[in-house]
Amino acid sequence: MSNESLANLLKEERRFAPPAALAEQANVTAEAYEQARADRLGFWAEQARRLSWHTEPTQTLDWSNPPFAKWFADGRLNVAYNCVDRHVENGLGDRVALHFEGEPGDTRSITYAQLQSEVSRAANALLELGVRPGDRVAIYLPMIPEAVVSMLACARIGAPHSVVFGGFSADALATRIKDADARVVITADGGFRRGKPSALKPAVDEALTRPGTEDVRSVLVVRRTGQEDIAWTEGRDLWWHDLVDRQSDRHVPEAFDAEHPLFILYTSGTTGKPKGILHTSGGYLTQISYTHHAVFDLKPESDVFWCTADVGWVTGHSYIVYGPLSNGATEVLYEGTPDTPHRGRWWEIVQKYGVTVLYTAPTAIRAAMKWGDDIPAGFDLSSLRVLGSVGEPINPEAWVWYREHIGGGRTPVVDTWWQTETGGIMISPLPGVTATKPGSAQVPIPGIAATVVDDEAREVPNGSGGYLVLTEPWPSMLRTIWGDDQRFLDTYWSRFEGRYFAGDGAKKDDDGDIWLLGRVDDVMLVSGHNISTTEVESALVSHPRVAEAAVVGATDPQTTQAICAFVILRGDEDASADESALVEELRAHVAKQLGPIAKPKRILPVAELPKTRSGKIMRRLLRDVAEQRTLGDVTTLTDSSVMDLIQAKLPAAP
Ligand code: 6R9
Repeated sequence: MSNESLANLLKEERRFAPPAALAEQANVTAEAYEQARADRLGFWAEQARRLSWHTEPTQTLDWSNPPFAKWFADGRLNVAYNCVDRHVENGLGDRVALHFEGEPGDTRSITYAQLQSEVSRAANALLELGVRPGDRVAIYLPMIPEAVVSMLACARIGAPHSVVFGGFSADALATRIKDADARVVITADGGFRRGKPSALKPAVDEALTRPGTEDVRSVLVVRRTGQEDIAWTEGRDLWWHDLVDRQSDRHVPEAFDAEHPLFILYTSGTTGKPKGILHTSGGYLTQISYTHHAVFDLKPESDVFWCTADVGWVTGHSYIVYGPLSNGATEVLYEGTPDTPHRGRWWEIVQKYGVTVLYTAPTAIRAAMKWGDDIPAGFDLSSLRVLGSVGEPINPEAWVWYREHIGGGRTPVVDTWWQTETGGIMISPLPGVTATKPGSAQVPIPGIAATVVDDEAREVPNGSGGYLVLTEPWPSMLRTIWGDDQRFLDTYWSRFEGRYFAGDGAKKDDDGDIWLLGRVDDVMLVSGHNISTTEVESALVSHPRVAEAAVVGATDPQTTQAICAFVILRGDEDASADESALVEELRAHVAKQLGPIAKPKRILPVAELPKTRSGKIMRRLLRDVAEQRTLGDVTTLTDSSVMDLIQAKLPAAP
């Protein structure tokens, strides 16, 4: 980015006060900010008491060797005990932990007492396979209860898990198995996606032929789809129902150090080798439990929580597994896609289980907008009381649509900014405290320190843009990149002395609230102005005919970069009839919203956009298309045929 700050283009004046009834009963009030400001470490030490420790910590933060942090270092605990057993001991064994909804319509409700038995059996099975504290276990499963059980079983015996998205290729799986040196892989014959069984086991078989994966001695296979022709390697492959079901449902959890590794999770990494982000136990669980309690105002006795993420994404780790379960919540776990067998499937699930708190991603909200308002209108969504968003900046129009059409115009929407690296939510409104602004994550949560700086690391004044940095260590921070301390230092801690560089552009508005503007790598430089992709995308989405937009800067001889936009139209509208008129209208619309400098040079209506499995638009690939280059790495794409469609639409460069 050049010295000039990001142009502050978007004006958004809408405000929504917290509902009075929610504010009155809120788990967290404005006082928490005061308390954390007065004594940040004392605040986190108090939050750590949300957990049951085998040995209570007397230390909070050890920052003697920055940026390698230790939190609660002399404390000892068992993470799985905190997520399961203690609730049973507290008389909540009959409370439902998971309402599982399979894509074909099969369901299972699992109480905390049942979860305790399942996790104990799985832990005993892993022990029988020789897994010992510190050994890594790779988990490659669909969104079924065994995914949650496997993660907790690993945590219970101190074996860090490495969950790999069920949609990733054999190559991606092999790289991750090798990097973490996993000894056991837990998988399934397959899962259900878009109405069909989709096999998983063949990808494991293929991955295990790759060099560097020889240390995998066992593959534990859940039978989910029941497909017949499944390849089997005797002596290595074991059915879950053979091994796990015969184990004792008793297992005494052992206490581990607060800094014992809990999991490694690989970030998609736009270029280069994926980064194995390492999280540990006590600090991670403290912040995840607290944020789930504070940001979603979660009342475990009455709420039904639903985070629609995949467990293979950090959002699934923190807000399907560790946050809700450490808080004794009842939650929904759904295997499939939102449009199978029909486009109202999610809303039907909300109605069926009386979901009160829904946490999803902007990509899903924009898809629902595109499908039409009448679909959610056909279901009773009145149980909902808090809505959350994560994964990308949420365009103000999508935010307002979400509140209106899903939240019935009553629910607060919390836009939560965080990363795999941060482990848990960092910047977000609190539903009972903050007057929300559509499109802004607004304020660091209590106990978190973030700001926006310019190239020289100076804090920018209100009304200006720059880089988002975190200025103090936090309990659920990554501890390093697995096996690569130097890369940890280079990636996050070398750009600004003593501060964590998140890689995101951001601006502060006149009130000092933070707006996320997309990855710094995606910021465009147009005739000497830095323009954020997010703002141009939001301007496009505010046009009634646009459902979704992705904007990139393509090299241009006159202006350094030219703004090139890819748009998906609302409804099933066919643009071909008046495409050139519509494109002109959209260009004029952006110029009016943001100013002439932000007017896209080219706009291309497309049917789909390239996305990662967590719903993030892969602008890098669109840049390749716009600059007519060969496509870069597409292995983390949900559906690579999307790129063929887009390339076929692209007219020759003007
Ligand atoms: C949780 C998660 C992290 C990146 C992050 C940023 C983007 C996430 C956001 C957001 C704007 C939000 N991001 N939440 N941008 N507003 N509320 O998504 O983790 O997959 O590691 O991605 O996602 O760019 O840096 P991860």
